[in-house]
Amino acid sequence: MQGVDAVVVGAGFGGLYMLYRLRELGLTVRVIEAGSGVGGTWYWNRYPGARCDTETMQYSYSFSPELQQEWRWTEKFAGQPEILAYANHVADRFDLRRDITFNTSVVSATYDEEHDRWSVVTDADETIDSRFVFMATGCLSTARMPDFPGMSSFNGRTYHTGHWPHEGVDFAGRRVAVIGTGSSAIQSIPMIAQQAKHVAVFQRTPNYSIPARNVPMTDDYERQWKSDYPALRQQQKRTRTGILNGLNDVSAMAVSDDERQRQYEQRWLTGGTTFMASFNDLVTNKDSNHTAAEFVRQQIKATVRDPAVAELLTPRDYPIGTKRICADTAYFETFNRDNVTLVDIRKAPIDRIVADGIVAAETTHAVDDIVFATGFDAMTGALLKVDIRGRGGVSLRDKWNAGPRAYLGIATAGFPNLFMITGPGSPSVLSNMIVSIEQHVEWLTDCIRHMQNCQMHVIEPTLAAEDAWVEHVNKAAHRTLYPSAASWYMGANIPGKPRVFMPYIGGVGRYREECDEIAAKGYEGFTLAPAGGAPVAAPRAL
Ligand code: NA7
Repeated sequence: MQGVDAVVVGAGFGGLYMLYRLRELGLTVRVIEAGSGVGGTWYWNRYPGARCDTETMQYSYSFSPELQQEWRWTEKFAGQPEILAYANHVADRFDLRRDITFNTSVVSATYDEEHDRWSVVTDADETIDSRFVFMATGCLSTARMPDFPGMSSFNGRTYHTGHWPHEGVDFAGRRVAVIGTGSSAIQSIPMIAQQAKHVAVFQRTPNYSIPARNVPMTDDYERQWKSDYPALRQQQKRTRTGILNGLNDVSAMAVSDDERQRQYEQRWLTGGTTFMASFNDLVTNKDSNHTAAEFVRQQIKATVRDPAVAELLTPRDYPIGTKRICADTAYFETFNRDNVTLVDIRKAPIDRIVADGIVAAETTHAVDDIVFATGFDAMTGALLKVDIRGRGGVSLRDKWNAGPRAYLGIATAGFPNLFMITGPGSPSVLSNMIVSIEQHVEWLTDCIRHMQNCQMHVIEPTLAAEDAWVEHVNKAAHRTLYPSAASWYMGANIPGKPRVFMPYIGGVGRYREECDEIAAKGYEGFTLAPAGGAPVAAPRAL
Protein backbone atom coordinates (compact mmCIF):
# COMPACT_ATOMS: atom_id res chain seq x y z
CA MET A 1 0.00 0.00 0.00
CA GLN A 2 1.43 3.34 -1.07
CA GLY A 3 1.51 6.19 1.46
CA VAL A 4 1.23 9.84 0.44
CA ASP A 5 0.38 13.11 2.14
CA ALA A 6 -2.58 13.87 -0.07
CA VAL A 7 -4.93 12.26 -2.54
CA VAL A 8 -6.71 14.63 -4.89
CA VAL A 9 -9.73 13.17 -6.64
CA GLY A 10 -10.20 14.70 -10.09
CA ALA A 11 -7.88 16.48 -12.53
CA GLY A 12 -10.16 19.27 -13.69
CA PHE A 13 -9.32 22.89 -12.97
CA GLY A 14 -9.76 22.32 -9.22
CA GLY A 15 -7.59 19.21 -9.01
CA LEU A 16 -4.82 20.60 -11.21
CA TYR A 17 -4.43 23.73 -9.13
CA MET A 18 -4.69 21.86 -5.83
CA LEU A 19 -1.87 19.59 -6.96
CA TYR A 20 0.27 22.59 -7.92
CA ARG A 21 -0.18 24.21 -4.50
CA LEU A 22 0.24 21.03 -2.45
CA ARG A 23 3.52 20.36 -4.19
CA GLU A 24 4.66 23.83 -3.22
CA LEU A 25 3.96 22.94 0.41
CA GLY A 26 6.29 19.98 -0.02
CA LEU A 27 3.54 17.37 0.19
CA THR A 28 3.56 14.12 -1.74
CA VAL A 29 0.41 13.93 -3.84
CA ARG A 30 -1.49 11.42 -5.97
CA VAL A 31 -4.23 12.71 -8.24
CA ILE A 32 -6.75 10.11 -9.37
CA GLU A 33 -8.70 10.94 -12.52
CA ALA A 34 -11.44 8.89 -14.18
CA GLY A 35 -10.83 10.31 -17.65
CA SER A 36 -7.88 9.61 -19.88
CA GLY A 37 -6.85 13.26 -19.72
CA VAL A 38 -7.08 16.44 -17.67
CA GLY A 39 -9.79 19.10 -17.95
CA GLY A 40 -12.77 17.72 -16.00
CA THR A 41 -15.97 19.28 -17.33
CA TRP A 42 -14.15 20.27 -20.51
CA TYR A 43 -12.82 16.77 -20.98
CA TRP A 44 -16.26 15.15 -20.78
CA ASN A 45 -18.61 17.70 -22.34
CA ARG A 46 -17.51 17.52 -25.98
CA TYR A 47 -20.95 17.91 -27.53
CA PRO A 48 -21.20 20.19 -30.58
CA GLY A 49 -21.42 23.82 -29.53
CA ALA A 50 -20.04 23.27 -26.00
CA ARG A 51 -18.74 26.63 -24.93
CA CYS A 52 -18.08 28.61 -21.78
CA ASP A 53 -20.62 31.32 -21.12
CA THR A 54 -18.26 33.33 -18.95
CA GLU A 55 -15.83 35.42 -20.99
CA THR A 56 -12.58 33.51 -21.23
CA MET A 57 -10.39 36.49 -20.33
CA GLN A 58 -12.12 36.01 -16.98
CA TYR A 59 -12.63 32.24 -17.02
CA SER A 60 -8.96 31.33 -16.69
CA TYR A 61 -6.40 30.91 -13.94
CA SER A 62 -4.96 34.04 -12.37
CA PHE A 63 -2.38 32.38 -10.12
CA SER A 64 0.46 32.59 -12.62
CA PRO A 65 1.14 36.03 -14.17
CA GLU A 66 3.24 34.35 -16.85
CA LEU A 67 0.50 31.90 -17.76
CA GLN A 68 -2.17 34.55 -18.04
CA GLN A 69 0.07 36.69 -20.23
CA GLU A 70 1.31 33.96 -22.54
CA TRP A 71 -1.94 32.10 -23.23
CA ARG A 72 -3.93 33.53 -26.14
CA TRP A 73 -7.66 32.95 -26.41
CA THR A 74 -9.11 33.14 -29.89
CA GLU A 75 -12.72 33.97 -28.98
CA LYS A 76 -14.60 36.07 -26.45
CA PHE A 77 -16.33 32.91 -25.19
CA ALA A 78 -13.98 30.00 -25.81
CA GLY A 79 -15.29 26.70 -27.09
CA GLN A 80 -14.69 23.37 -25.38
CA PRO A 81 -11.69 22.29 -27.54
CA GLU A 82 -9.81 25.48 -26.73
CA ILE A 83 -10.52 25.30 -23.00
CA LEU A 84 -9.42 21.67 -23.00
CA ALA A 85 -6.23 22.67 -24.84
CA TYR A 86 -5.66 25.28 -22.12
CA ALA A 87 -6.09 22.68 -19.35
CA ASN A 88 -3.55 20.48 -21.13
CA HIS A 89 -1.16 23.38 -21.52
CA VAL A 90 -1.40 24.09 -17.77
CA ALA A 91 -0.74 20.42 -16.97
CA ASP A 92 2.37 20.45 -19.16
CA ARG A 93 3.63 23.90 -18.26
CA PHE A 94 3.65 23.07 -14.55
CA ASP A 95 4.72 19.47 -15.04
CA LEU A 96 1.59 18.18 -13.31
CA ARG A 97 1.01 14.90 -15.18
CA ARG A 98 3.63 12.88 -13.36
CA ASP A 99 1.43 12.81 -10.23
CA ILE A 100 -1.83 12.01 -12.02
CA THR A 101 -3.17 8.50 -12.50
CA PHE A 102 -5.63 8.51 -15.41
CA ASN A 103 -8.45 6.12 -16.35
CA THR A 104 -8.97 5.35 -12.67
CA SER A 105 -11.86 6.12 -10.33
CA VAL A 106 -11.85 6.34 -6.57
CA VAL A 107 -14.50 4.00 -5.22
CA SER A 108 -14.11 4.52 -1.49
CA ALA A 109 -12.30 6.52 1.15
CA THR A 110 -12.31 5.30 4.74
CA TYR A 111 -10.94 7.13 7.75
CA ASP A 112 -8.78 5.16 10.14
CA GLU A 113 -9.28 6.88 13.50
CA GLU A 114 -6.45 5.05 15.17
CA HIS A 115 -3.82 6.37 12.79
CA ASP A 116 -5.60 9.49 11.53
CA ARG A 117 -5.15 8.39 7.92
CA TRP A 118 -7.45 7.87 4.98
CA SER A 119 -7.51 4.64 3.06
CA VAL A 120 -8.46 5.44 -0.53
CA VAL A 121 -9.42 2.55 -2.79
CA THR A 122 -9.56 2.80 -6.60
CA ASP A 123 -11.32 0.69 -9.21
CA ALA A 124 -7.88 -0.57 -10.19
CA ASP A 125 -7.87 -2.30 -6.78
CA GLU A 126 -5.18 -0.04 -5.47
CA THR A 127 -5.32 1.18 -1.88
CA ILE A 128 -3.61 4.49 -1.16
CA ASP A 129 -2.88 5.51 2.41
CA SER A 130 -3.11 9.27 2.78
CA ARG A 131 -3.28 11.96 5.40
CA PHE A 132 -5.50 14.33 3.40
CA VAL A 133 -8.17 13.80 0.78
CA PHE A 134 -9.24 16.60 -1.56
CA MET A 135 -12.44 16.00 -3.49
CA ALA A 136 -12.00 18.03 -6.68
CA THR A 137 -14.77 16.09 -8.34
CA GLY A 138 -16.68 18.98 -9.89
CA CYS A 139 -20.22 20.23 -9.43
CA LEU A 140 -21.65 18.95 -12.70
CA SER A 141 -19.84 15.73 -13.41
CA THR A 142 -22.29 12.94 -12.70
CA ALA A 143 -24.40 12.67 -15.83
CA ARG A 144 -28.09 12.03 -15.28
CA MET A 145 -29.68 9.50 -17.59
CA PRO A 146 -33.47 9.23 -17.24
CA ASP A 147 -34.94 5.83 -16.81
CA PHE A 148 -37.60 5.65 -19.54
CA PRO A 149 -39.27 2.29 -20.02
CA GLY A 150 -37.97 0.43 -23.06
CA MET A 151 -34.60 2.23 -23.21
CA SER A 152 -32.74 -0.96 -24.00
CA SER A 153 -35.03 -1.77 -26.91
CA PHE A 154 -33.91 1.28 -28.93
CA ASN A 155 -32.12 0.25 -32.13
CA GLY A 156 -30.46 3.58 -32.84
CA ARG A 157 -27.52 5.38 -31.26
CA THR A 158 -27.76 7.18 -27.91
CA TYR A 159 -25.53 9.87 -26.44
CA HIS A 160 -25.39 11.95 -23.28
CA THR A 161 -24.00 15.47 -23.73
CA GLY A 162 -21.84 14.97 -20.64
CA HIS A 163 -20.22 11.81 -22.06
CA TRP A 164 -19.70 12.78 -25.66
CA PRO A 165 -17.56 10.47 -27.84
CA HIS A 166 -14.07 11.83 -28.38
CA GLU A 167 -14.19 11.14 -32.09
CA GLY A 168 -17.35 13.26 -32.47
CA VAL A 169 -20.66 12.19 -33.98
CA ASP A 170 -21.77 12.51 -37.59
CA PHE A 171 -25.49 13.32 -37.70
CA ALA A 172 -25.67 13.83 -41.48
CA GLY A 173 -28.84 12.30 -42.89
CA ARG A 174 -30.06 11.23 -39.44
CA ARG A 175 -33.29 11.92 -37.58
CA VAL A 176 -32.19 13.06 -34.14
CA ALA A 177 -34.13 13.48 -30.90
CA VAL A 178 -32.73 15.83 -28.29
CA ILE A 179 -34.25 15.36 -24.86
CA GLY A 180 -33.90 18.40 -22.61
CA THR A 181 -33.67 22.13 -23.13
CA GLY A 182 -31.07 23.17 -20.54
CA SER A 183 -27.77 24.82 -21.30
CA SER A 184 -26.22 21.79 -23.04
CA ALA A 185 -29.25 21.35 -25.31
CA ILE A 186 -29.46 25.05 -26.06
CA GLN A 187 -25.82 25.04 -27.18
CA SER A 188 -25.95 21.80 -29.14
CA ILE A 189 -29.36 21.95 -30.89
CA PRO A 190 -28.39 24.70 -33.38
CA MET A 191 -25.22 22.77 -34.30
CA ILE A 192 -26.95 19.41 -34.66
CA ALA A 193 -29.74 21.00 -36.70
CA GLN A 194 -27.20 22.25 -39.25
CA GLN A 195 -26.14 18.68 -39.93
CA ALA A 196 -29.04 16.35 -39.25
CA LYS A 197 -31.90 15.49 -41.56
CA HIS A 198 -34.34 16.30 -38.79
CA VAL A 199 -34.18 17.28 -35.13
CA ALA A 200 -37.05 16.73 -32.70
CA VAL A 201 -36.55 18.67 -29.47
CA PHE A 202 -38.33 17.16 -26.48
CA GLN A 203 -38.99 20.01 -24.07
CA ARG A 204 -40.29 19.70 -20.53
CA THR A 205 -39.42 23.20 -19.31
CA PRO A 206 -38.64 26.13 -21.58
CA ASN A 207 -35.56 28.13 -20.64
CA TYR A 208 -34.54 31.75 -20.66
CA SER A 209 -31.59 32.19 -22.96
CA ILE A 210 -29.62 35.27 -23.97
CA PRO A 211 -27.70 35.44 -27.27
CA ALA A 212 -24.00 35.01 -26.50
CA ARG A 213 -22.93 37.12 -29.50
CA ASN A 214 -19.59 35.42 -29.40
CA VAL A 215 -16.89 37.11 -31.46
CA PRO A 216 -13.25 36.43 -32.27
CA MET A 217 -10.84 37.87 -29.72
CA THR A 218 -9.40 41.17 -30.91
CA ASP A 219 -5.86 42.30 -30.14
CA ASP A 220 -7.27 45.41 -28.54
CA TYR A 221 -9.57 43.57 -26.20
CA GLU A 222 -6.87 41.12 -25.24
CA ARG A 223 -4.45 43.98 -24.58
CA GLN A 224 -7.01 45.81 -22.43
CA TRP A 225 -7.23 42.78 -20.16
CA LYS A 226 -3.60 41.76 -20.17
CA SER A 227 -2.25 45.23 -19.50
CA ASP A 228 -4.35 45.47 -16.36
CA TYR A 229 -4.75 41.85 -15.34
CA PRO A 230 -3.61 42.09 -11.68
CA ALA A 231 -6.06 44.89 -10.87
CA LEU A 232 -8.90 43.32 -12.86
CA ARG A 233 -8.41 39.95 -11.18
CA GLN A 234 -8.57 41.65 -7.78
CA GLN A 235 -11.82 43.33 -8.78
CA GLN A 236 -13.26 40.02 -9.99
CA LYS A 237 -12.63 38.48 -6.58
CA ARG A 238 -14.71 41.11 -4.83
CA THR A 239 -17.80 40.80 -7.02
CA ARG A 240 -20.87 38.70 -6.32
CA THR A 241 -20.36 36.29 -9.21
CA GLY A 242 -16.60 36.43 -9.74
CA ILE A 243 -17.29 38.11 -13.07
CA LEU A 244 -16.78 41.73 -14.01
CA ASN A 245 -20.16 42.16 -15.56
CA GLY A 246 -20.72 45.89 -15.38
CA LEU A 247 -23.37 45.47 -12.72
CA ASN A 248 -25.83 48.34 -12.89
CA ASP A 249 -26.14 48.83 -9.17
CA VAL A 250 -29.72 50.10 -8.99
CA SER A 251 -33.08 48.44 -8.65
CA ALA A 252 -35.05 47.79 -11.83
CA MET A 253 -37.92 49.47 -10.00
CA ALA A 254 -35.96 52.65 -9.42
CA VAL A 255 -35.78 53.68 -13.07
CA SER A 256 -38.32 54.74 -15.67
CA ASP A 257 -39.86 52.23 -18.07
CA ASP A 258 -37.83 53.73 -20.91
CA GLU A 259 -34.56 53.52 -19.04
CA ARG A 260 -35.28 49.93 -18.04
CA GLN A 261 -36.03 48.98 -21.63
CA ARG A 262 -32.90 50.77 -22.83
CA GLN A 263 -30.78 48.86 -20.31
CA TYR A 264 -32.21 45.46 -21.33
CA GLU A 265 -31.88 46.24 -25.03
CA GLN A 266 -28.27 47.27 -24.63
CA ARG A 267 -27.44 44.10 -22.66
CA TRP A 268 -29.31 41.96 -25.15
CA LEU A 269 -27.26 43.45 -27.98
CA THR A 270 -24.00 43.05 -26.08
CA GLY A 271 -24.93 39.43 -25.40
CA GLY A 272 -24.17 36.92 -22.69
CA THR A 273 -25.50 36.06 -19.28
CA THR A 274 -24.37 39.39 -17.85
CA PHE A 275 -27.87 40.38 -18.93
CA MET A 276 -28.70 39.43 -15.34
CA ALA A 277 -26.52 42.34 -14.17
CA SER A 278 -28.87 44.84 -15.83
CA PHE A 279 -30.08 45.73 -12.33
CA ASN A 280 -29.04 44.78 -8.83
CA ASP A 281 -32.25 43.12 -7.69
CA LEU A 282 -33.28 40.79 -10.51
CA VAL A 283 -32.98 37.69 -8.35
CA THR A 284 -34.34 39.22 -5.17
CA ASN A 285 -37.31 41.34 -6.22
CA LYS A 286 -40.24 39.68 -7.97
CA ASP A 287 -41.37 42.82 -9.73
CA SER A 288 -37.88 43.59 -11.00
CA ASN A 289 -37.42 40.03 -12.12
CA HIS A 290 -40.74 40.16 -13.96
CA THR A 291 -39.55 43.07 -16.10
CA ALA A 292 -36.42 41.19 -17.21
CA ALA A 293 -38.35 37.98 -17.82
CA GLU A 294 -40.94 39.85 -19.84
CA PHE A 295 -38.24 41.45 -21.97
CA VAL A 296 -36.81 38.04 -22.85
CA ARG A 297 -40.29 36.67 -23.58
CA GLN A 298 -40.82 39.49 -26.06
CA GLN A 299 -37.53 38.63 -27.77
CA ILE A 300 -38.59 35.01 -28.15
CA LYS A 301 -41.90 36.10 -29.64
CA ALA A 302 -40.10 38.40 -32.07
CA THR A 303 -37.63 35.70 -33.11
CA VAL A 304 -39.71 32.55 -33.55
CA ARG A 305 -42.00 32.75 -36.56
CA ASP A 306 -44.65 30.22 -35.57
CA PRO A 307 -46.58 31.82 -32.67
CA ALA A 308 -47.54 28.43 -31.21
CA VAL A 309 -43.91 27.31 -31.15
CA ALA A 310 -42.84 30.68 -29.74
CA GLU A 311 -45.36 30.33 -26.96
CA LEU A 312 -44.15 26.82 -26.11
CA LEU A 313 -40.57 28.08 -25.96
CA THR A 314 -41.53 30.89 -23.61
CA PRO A 315 -40.80 30.32 -19.92
CA ARG A 316 -43.62 31.59 -17.78
CA ASP A 317 -43.68 29.70 -14.53
CA TYR A 318 -40.42 30.55 -12.80
CA PRO A 319 -38.43 33.75 -12.37
CA ILE A 320 -35.62 34.43 -14.85
CA GLY A 321 -32.22 33.39 -13.50
CA THR A 322 -33.54 31.01 -10.85
CA LYS A 323 -32.79 28.08 -13.14
CA ARG A 324 -29.35 28.44 -14.69
CA ILE A 325 -29.59 31.26 -17.23
CA CYS A 326 -28.37 30.13 -20.66
CA ALA A 327 -26.38 31.81 -23.41
CA ASP A 328 -26.87 30.67 -26.98
CA THR A 329 -25.96 31.11 -30.59
CA ALA A 330 -29.12 31.11 -32.70
CA TYR A 331 -31.10 28.83 -30.39
CA PHE A 332 -34.53 30.36 -30.84
CA GLU A 333 -33.82 31.02 -34.55
CA THR A 334 -33.20 27.31 -35.01
CA PHE A 335 -36.91 26.64 -34.47
CA ASN A 336 -37.57 28.56 -37.70
CA ARG A 337 -35.80 25.82 -39.66
CA ASP A 338 -37.87 23.32 -41.61
CA ASN A 339 -35.94 20.39 -40.17
CA VAL A 340 -36.60 21.22 -36.48
CA THR A 341 -39.73 20.45 -34.50
CA LEU A 342 -40.58 21.06 -30.86
CA VAL A 343 -42.33 18.34 -28.89
CA ASP A 344 -44.02 19.50 -25.72
CA ILE A 345 -43.50 16.77 -23.14
CA ARG A 346 -44.74 18.82 -20.24
CA LYS A 347 -48.38 18.11 -21.01
CA ALA A 348 -47.68 14.74 -22.57
CA PRO A 349 -44.54 13.23 -21.01
CA ILE A 350 -42.41 10.63 -22.71
CA ASP A 351 -44.17 7.35 -22.18
CA ARG A 352 -41.55 4.93 -23.43
CA ILE A 353 -38.73 4.33 -25.86
CA VAL A 354 -39.33 1.80 -28.61
CA ALA A 355 -37.05 0.21 -31.20
CA ASP A 356 -37.41 3.03 -33.69
CA GLY A 357 -38.27 6.06 -31.63
CA ILE A 358 -39.85 7.82 -28.68
CA VAL A 359 -43.49 7.52 -27.68
CA ALA A 360 -45.18 10.54 -26.09
CA ALA A 361 -48.95 11.03 -25.90
CA GLU A 362 -49.47 7.88 -27.96
CA THR A 363 -47.51 9.42 -30.84
CA THR A 364 -44.37 7.66 -31.95
CA HIS A 365 -41.62 10.03 -33.01
CA ALA A 366 -39.40 7.97 -35.28
CA VAL A 367 -35.72 8.78 -34.74
CA ASP A 368 -32.32 7.27 -35.53
CA ASP A 369 -30.39 8.86 -32.68
CA ILE A 370 -31.26 10.13 -29.20
CA VAL A 371 -29.22 12.84 -27.52
CA PHE A 372 -29.83 13.00 -23.80
CA ALA A 373 -29.17 16.59 -22.72
CA THR A 374 -30.70 15.71 -19.38
CA GLY A 375 -28.17 17.21 -17.02
CA PHE A 376 -26.34 16.07 -13.93
CA ASP A 377 -26.75 14.98 -10.35
CA ALA A 378 -25.39 18.38 -9.42
CA MET A 379 -23.05 19.30 -6.59
CA THR A 380 -23.43 16.17 -4.48
CA GLY A 381 -23.56 13.47 -7.18
CA ALA A 382 -19.83 12.99 -7.65
CA LEU A 383 -19.09 13.24 -3.93
CA LEU A 384 -21.65 10.64 -2.96
CA LYS A 385 -20.67 8.28 -5.76
CA VAL A 386 -17.56 7.58 -3.69
CA ASP A 387 -18.24 5.56 -0.55
CA ILE A 388 -16.77 8.02 1.94
CA ARG A 389 -16.68 6.89 5.56
CA GLY A 390 -15.53 9.10 8.40
CA ARG A 391 -15.38 8.68 12.16
CA GLY A 392 -17.21 5.64 13.51
CA GLY A 393 -17.59 4.28 9.97
CA VAL A 394 -20.37 6.79 9.31
CA SER A 395 -20.94 7.23 5.58
CA LEU A 396 -21.25 10.63 3.96
CA ARG A 397 -24.32 9.32 2.12
CA ASP A 398 -26.03 8.71 5.45
CA LYS A 399 -24.89 11.97 6.94
CA TRP A 400 -26.22 13.89 3.91
CA ASN A 401 -29.40 11.90 3.66
CA ALA A 402 -31.55 15.02 4.13
CA GLY A 403 -29.23 17.25 2.09
CA PRO A 404 -25.55 18.24 2.09
CA ARG A 405 -24.06 19.76 5.25
CA ALA A 406 -20.61 21.28 5.12
CA TYR A 407 -18.81 24.09 6.90
CA LEU A 408 -18.01 26.78 4.30
CA GLY A 409 -18.77 24.12 1.70
CA ILE A 410 -15.19 22.98 2.32
CA ALA A 411 -15.29 20.34 5.05
CA THR A 412 -17.85 18.33 6.98
CA ALA A 413 -17.90 17.31 10.65
CA GLY A 414 -16.94 13.71 11.31
CA PHE A 415 -14.71 13.56 8.21
CA PRO A 416 -11.33 14.92 9.35
CA ASN A 417 -8.76 16.09 6.79
CA LEU A 418 -11.24 15.64 3.94
CA PHE A 419 -11.92 18.72 1.85
CA MET A 420 -14.18 19.65 -1.02
CA ILE A 421 -13.20 22.07 -3.75
CA THR A 422 -16.32 24.16 -4.48
CA GLY A 423 -18.52 21.90 -2.36
CA PRO A 424 -22.19 22.46 -1.48
CA GLY A 425 -22.50 25.51 0.76
CA SER A 426 -19.93 27.51 -1.22
CA PRO A 427 -20.67 29.92 -4.12
CA SER A 428 -19.51 27.35 -6.70
CA VAL A 429 -22.05 27.07 -9.53
CA LEU A 430 -23.43 30.56 -8.88
CA SER A 431 -20.04 31.99 -9.69
CA ASN A 432 -17.19 31.97 -12.14
CA MET A 433 -15.94 28.48 -11.28
CA ILE A 434 -12.26 29.30 -11.75
CA VAL A 435 -12.43 32.26 -9.36
CA SER A 436 -14.11 30.02 -6.78
CA ILE A 437 -11.67 27.17 -7.38
CA GLU A 438 -8.68 29.46 -6.87
CA GLN A 439 -10.16 30.88 -3.69
CA HIS A 440 -10.77 27.41 -2.23
CA VAL A 441 -7.39 26.04 -3.21
CA GLU A 442 -5.56 29.07 -1.84
CA TRP A 443 -7.54 29.07 1.40
CA LEU A 444 -6.82 25.37 1.87
CA THR A 445 -3.15 25.88 1.08
CA ASP A 446 -2.94 28.53 3.79
CA CYS A 447 -4.82 26.24 6.16
CA ILE A 448 -2.37 23.40 5.65
CA ARG A 449 0.59 25.73 5.96
CA HIS A 450 -0.92 26.88 9.26
CA MET A 451 -1.19 23.26 10.37
CA GLN A 452 2.45 22.69 9.44
CA ASN A 453 3.47 25.76 11.44
CA CYS A 454 1.42 24.70 14.46
CA GLN A 455 2.45 21.07 14.11
CA MET A 456 -1.16 20.03 13.87
CA HIS A 457 -2.03 16.81 12.09
CA VAL A 458 -5.80 16.76 11.90
CA ILE A 459 -8.42 19.40 11.19
CA GLU A 460 -12.18 19.02 11.29
CA PRO A 461 -15.11 21.40 11.56
CA THR A 462 -17.24 21.37 14.69
CA LEU A 463 -20.85 20.35 14.31
CA ALA A 464 -21.96 23.68 15.80
CA ALA A 465 -19.99 25.69 13.22
CA GLU A 466 -21.31 23.49 10.43
CA ASP A 467 -24.92 23.81 11.59
CA ALA A 468 -24.58 27.59 11.81
CA TRP A 469 -23.09 27.74 8.30
CA VAL A 470 -25.83 25.56 6.80
CA GLU A 471 -28.40 27.84 8.43
CA HIS A 472 -26.59 30.89 7.04
CA VAL A 473 -26.57 29.39 3.52
CA ASN A 474 -30.26 28.58 3.81
CA LYS A 475 -31.24 32.01 5.04
CA ALA A 476 -29.26 33.66 2.26
CA ALA A 477 -31.05 31.50 -0.33
CA HIS A 478 -34.46 32.30 1.07
CA ARG A 479 -33.85 36.01 0.76
CA THR A 480 -33.84 35.44 -3.01
CA LEU A 481 -36.24 34.08 -5.61
CA TYR A 482 -34.06 31.01 -6.29
CA PRO A 483 -35.92 28.49 -4.12
CA SER A 484 -39.12 29.13 -6.09
CA ALA A 485 -37.82 27.24 -9.14
CA ALA A 486 -37.56 23.47 -9.53
CA SER A 487 -33.88 23.65 -10.47
CA TRP A 488 -30.84 21.45 -10.15
CA TYR A 489 -29.58 24.04 -7.62
CA MET A 490 -32.41 22.65 -5.45
CA GLY A 491 -31.81 19.00 -6.36
CA ALA A 492 -35.19 19.05 -8.11
CA ASN A 493 -34.00 17.25 -11.25
CA ILE A 494 -33.22 14.02 -9.42
CA PRO A 495 -36.17 11.95 -8.18
CA GLY A 496 -35.90 11.45 -4.42
CA LYS A 497 -33.06 13.96 -3.96
CA PRO A 498 -33.66 16.27 -0.96
CA ARG A 499 -34.87 19.73 -1.97
CA VAL A 500 -32.21 21.96 -0.50
CA PHE A 501 -30.70 25.02 -2.16
CA MET A 502 -27.10 23.80 -2.32
CA PRO A 503 -24.83 26.68 -3.36
CA TYR A 504 -24.13 29.74 -1.18
CA ILE A 505 -25.64 32.84 -2.67
CA GLY A 506 -23.89 35.41 -0.48
CA GLY A 507 -21.51 36.16 -3.35
CA VAL A 508 -17.86 35.33 -3.88
CA GLY A 509 -16.67 38.66 -2.46
CA ARG A 510 -18.53 38.28 0.79
CA TYR A 511 -17.74 34.57 0.99
CA ARG A 512 -14.02 35.29 0.61
CA GLU A 513 -14.23 37.79 3.47
CA GLU A 514 -16.03 35.24 5.64
CA CYS A 515 -13.42 32.57 4.90
CA ASP A 516 -10.54 34.99 5.50
CA GLU A 517 -12.03 36.10 8.80
CA ILE A 518 -12.32 32.49 9.95
CA ALA A 519 -8.68 31.88 9.00
CA ALA A 520 -7.57 35.09 10.74
CA LYS A 521 -9.23 33.85 13.92
CA GLY A 522 -7.03 30.76 13.80
CA TYR A 523 -9.58 28.67 11.84
CA GLU A 524 -12.56 29.41 14.00
CA GLY A 525 -15.15 26.67 13.91
CA PHE A 526 -12.55 23.95 13.33
CA THR A 527 -10.78 21.76 15.84
CA LEU A 528 -7.17 20.87 15.21
CA ALA A 529 -5.17 18.09 16.79
CA PRO A 530 -1.50 17.10 16.83
CA ALA A 531 -0.57 13.61 15.67
CA GLY A 532 -2.00 11.15 18.16
CA GLY A 533 -3.07 14.00 20.42
CA ALA A 534 -6.32 15.40 21.77
CA PRO A 535 -8.12 17.99 19.64
CA VAL A 536 -7.89 21.64 20.50
CA ALA A 537 -10.33 24.28 19.38
CA ALA A 538 -8.98 26.61 16.75
CA PRO A 539 -5.55 27.58 18.06
CA ARG A 540 -4.35 31.01 17.01
CA ALA A 541 -1.66 31.16 14.37
CA LEU A 542 1.80 30.84 15.87
P1 NA7 B 1 -29.79 20.92 -17.15
O1 NA7 B 1 -29.67 22.39 -17.12
O2 NA7 B 1 -30.08 20.20 -15.89
O3 NA7 B 1 -30.89 20.58 -18.24
C1 NA7 B 1 -31.42 19.29 -18.36
C2 NA7 B 1 -32.61 19.33 -19.26
O4 NA7 B 1 -33.11 18.02 -19.42
C3 NA7 B 1 -33.75 20.17 -18.71
O5 NA7 B 1 -34.38 20.82 -19.77
C4 NA7 B 1 -34.64 19.12 -18.08
O6 NA7 B 1 -35.98 19.51 -17.97
C5 NA7 B 1 -34.49 17.98 -19.04
N1 NA7 B 1 -34.80 16.70 -18.46
C6 NA7 B 1 -34.14 16.08 -17.45
N2 NA7 B 1 -34.69 14.89 -17.18
C7 NA7 B 1 -35.73 14.77 -18.03
C8 NA7 B 1 -36.71 13.77 -18.22
N3 NA7 B 1 -36.72 12.67 -17.48
N4 NA7 B 1 -37.63 13.97 -19.17
C9 NA7 B 1 -37.61 15.09 -19.92
N5 NA7 B 1 -36.72 16.08 -19.78
C10 NA7 B 1 -35.79 15.92 -18.85
O7 NA7 B 1 -28.45 20.26 -17.75
P2 NA7 B 1 -27.47 20.82 -18.85
O8 NA7 B 1 -26.50 19.75 -19.16
O9 NA7 B 1 -28.19 21.43 -19.96
O10 NA7 B 1 -26.72 21.98 -18.11
C11 NA7 B 1 -26.07 21.76 -16.88
C12 NA7 B 1 -25.15 22.88 -16.57
O11 NA7 B 1 -23.91 22.65 -17.23
C13 NA7 B 1 -25.50 24.23 -17.03
O12 NA7 B 1 -26.41 24.87 -16.26
C14 NA7 B 1 -24.17 24.93 -17.05
O13 NA7 B 1 -23.82 25.29 -15.74
C15 NA7 B 1 -23.28 23.88 -17.52
P3 NA7 B 1 -36.53 20.23 -16.60
O14 NA7 B 1 -35.95 21.62 -16.66
O15 NA7 B 1 -35.96 19.42 -15.46
O16 NA7 B 1 -37.97 20.16 -16.71
